[in-house]
Amino acid sequence: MKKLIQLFVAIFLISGIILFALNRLNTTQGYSGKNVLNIYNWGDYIDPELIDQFEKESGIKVVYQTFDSNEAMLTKIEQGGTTYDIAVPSDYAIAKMIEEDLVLPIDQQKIPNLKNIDPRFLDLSFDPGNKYSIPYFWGTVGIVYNQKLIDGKKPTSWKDIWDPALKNQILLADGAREVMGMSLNSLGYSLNETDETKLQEAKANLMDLTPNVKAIVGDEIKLLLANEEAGIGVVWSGDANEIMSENENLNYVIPKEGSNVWFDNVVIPKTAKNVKGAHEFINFMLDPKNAAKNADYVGYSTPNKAALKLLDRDVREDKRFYPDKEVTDTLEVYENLGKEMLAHYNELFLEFKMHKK
Ligand code: N2P
Repeated sequence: MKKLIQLFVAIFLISGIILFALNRLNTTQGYSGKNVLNIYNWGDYIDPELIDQFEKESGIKVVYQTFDSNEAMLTKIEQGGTTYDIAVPSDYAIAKMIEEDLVLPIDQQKIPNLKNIDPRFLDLSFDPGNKYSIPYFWGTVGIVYNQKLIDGKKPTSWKDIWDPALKNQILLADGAREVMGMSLNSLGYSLNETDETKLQEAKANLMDLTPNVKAIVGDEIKLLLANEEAGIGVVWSGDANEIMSENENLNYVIPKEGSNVWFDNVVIPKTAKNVKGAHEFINFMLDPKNAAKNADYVGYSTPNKAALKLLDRDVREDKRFYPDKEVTDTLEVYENLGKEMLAHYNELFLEFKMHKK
C-alpha cells in the first residue's frame, strides 16, 4: 500500500514538473493565451520595426495577418473561426461591425495617447464618441499617373481615364466601393447612391472602361505601377505617396468631380482573447514618435496632431495628401448603406470583374 502511495506521489510530482516546464516554454516563446496579440490589418500598413519594438516593450508576441479590402476583412470576421485582438476597418465597415455587434467597446481610460489625435478625426458619424474605434490613418481615393507613359495626358477628372487613348493602361484597386464609387462620381452621382437606375448606369459605365483596364489587383498594384507596367492606377492616396518616392515619373491627383475620403480606425473584435494587450497596442501606436515613424514608413496621412509636427515640412504640407478644405469639401465618406445594398454593390462590381476576364 505504502509503495502504491509513493508511486502516486511520484507521478503527481513529475506531471507537475512537466506542466510547469511546458508552461514556461510557452511563455518564453510568447504563445500562452494572454501573451499573444493577433492583429488583422491592411497589407503594407505598419512599419515592421514598430511590431518588434512593441513586442520588446510589452513582452507580447504579435501574430500578424493582412487583408486588402474591407469586404475581404468583413467576410472573415463575420464568419468567425479566426479570432483577432485588433482589426483596422474603414468608416462604413466600422458602422457595419457595430451594427452587427462584432466589436467591443474601447476603454478610453486605457489610451492616454488619445489626446494626440486631432479632434477633427474624432466623433465622426460612423462611430459617435469613438466608443468602438480609434483613428489610425486617413486618406483619399484618386488617380496615380505616370507622366512618361501617358504622354502628357495628365488626368484631372475621373472622366479622363475613359479616354480610348488609355487602352490597357489602367490598374484598379480591388474594392467594390472604390470602383463603383469612381464610376458613380464620374457620372456626377454620389458614391453612396442607392437608386437602382443610377447604379445600373454606373455598372454599364464600368463596362465601357473595360478596354482601358489592364487588371484589377490587390497590394501588388504598387509594385506594378512603380515598375511602369501601367500608366494609370486608381489607388488609395498613401499607396500613391509610397510609390511616388520610388519613381519620379509618378504623380497623384484627386479628381475634380470629387472622390472618397476614408478613415481607417483600430477596433477590438468581439472574439478578442487579449483585450488588455489590444489597448496597450492602440496606445503604443498613438505615441507621437511611433505614429510619425509609422506614417513615414507607410506613406499614409496621420490623424495624430502631435506626430504630424514631427514629420518633414514638405510631407505635412503636401496638399496631395493633406488636402485643403476646398478639396475636402468635394469628398464624401462611404456611408454604411446596409447589408443588402452593400451586397448589391459587391454583386455589380463582380459582374464588372467577370465581364473584364
Ligand atoms: C494599405 C491600404 C489602405 C487602405 N495598403 C485604405 N483604406
